[in-house]
Amino acid sequence: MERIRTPWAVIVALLALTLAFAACGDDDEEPTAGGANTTAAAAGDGEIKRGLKFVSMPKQLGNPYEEIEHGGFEEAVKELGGTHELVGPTDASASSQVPLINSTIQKRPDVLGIAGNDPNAVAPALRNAAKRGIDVVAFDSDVAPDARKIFVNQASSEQIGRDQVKILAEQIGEEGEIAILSATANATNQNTWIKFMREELKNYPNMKLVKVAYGDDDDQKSFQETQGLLQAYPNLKGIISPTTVGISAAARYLSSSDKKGEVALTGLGTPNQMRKFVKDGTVTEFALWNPADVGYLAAYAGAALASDLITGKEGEKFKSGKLGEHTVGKNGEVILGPPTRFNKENIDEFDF
Ligand code: RAM
Repeated sequence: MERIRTPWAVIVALLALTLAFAACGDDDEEPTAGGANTTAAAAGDGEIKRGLKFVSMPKQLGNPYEEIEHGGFEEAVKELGGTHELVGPTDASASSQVPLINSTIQKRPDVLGIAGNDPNAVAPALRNAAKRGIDVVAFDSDVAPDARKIFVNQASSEQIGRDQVKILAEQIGEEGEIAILSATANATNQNTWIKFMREELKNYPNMKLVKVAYGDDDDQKSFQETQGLLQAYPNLKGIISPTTVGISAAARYLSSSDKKGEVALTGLGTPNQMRKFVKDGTVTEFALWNPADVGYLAAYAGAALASDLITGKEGEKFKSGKLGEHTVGKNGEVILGPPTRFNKENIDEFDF
């Protein structure tokens, strides 16, 4: 009698098929995102799922501020035992993130963290992401509130806006023409801060806002806009640039112009980019928070959402690793903390 032998090739092929089917199950028709298992790490009151998939999307690649911010996001993802992918456009224009959000949906992450270039342009794509079970967390620059569950704000927007006017007022004796050099005309964060700057300016009747210029968070454009402001307004006393790209380009222009020390410059900058301009006398004082902490907090908020520990409702609390614990405020807003002012006395204590 002849024995029937199963050739090895058939066994290997069958095994491969079985594995392929198992992998498909999670991928195609499942309405929910991610492949996280439910083995959990202790997270205080609740359990963060391990193996969560995170994507984070900056306003644009190549902006040092955004790189630090998304580095903080990645640090938190590592602590949480998840995986992280950075996906971003090369410019900060209103719709540049839309195709990237659409391709991210195909990858089915559990969490998408985004610094929005425009509150509305990205909203339909983000709502689609939510329908596929992806928890969307905006940070740095908000998106339409119904297109995300949580917005991690670096500090209170009102304080950020008003403080910049106060700093400039101190530097120019509360008097004279001033201008704002912003990022893009659509940026949610800069536009919110400018709204509060205008409010605060009502307390300084002798300070006159003559122009809001837009450098588009592009170094060269911001440099040229600074030059344009100084030429168009020869009596200009001060500039507020609420963007790290804008303030560093404006400082570079001013530092080698004859207006150095005559036209005050403040706003939001990173200490590492601004150090030399504080030391050479171009800039007296500016402000910021730690961008890495903004990203870090956003990843923890996303993990808490994806682990079903919170839903984004006011009053909910979640653990935020080395930052302790945070509470969701009104409209899904979570605030990191107050901004820091940097000047020649303290700038060397910071390295970011
Ligand atoms: C730029 C970006 C960012 C903003 C900082 C202050 O890097 O516009 O969104 O938060 O400045």
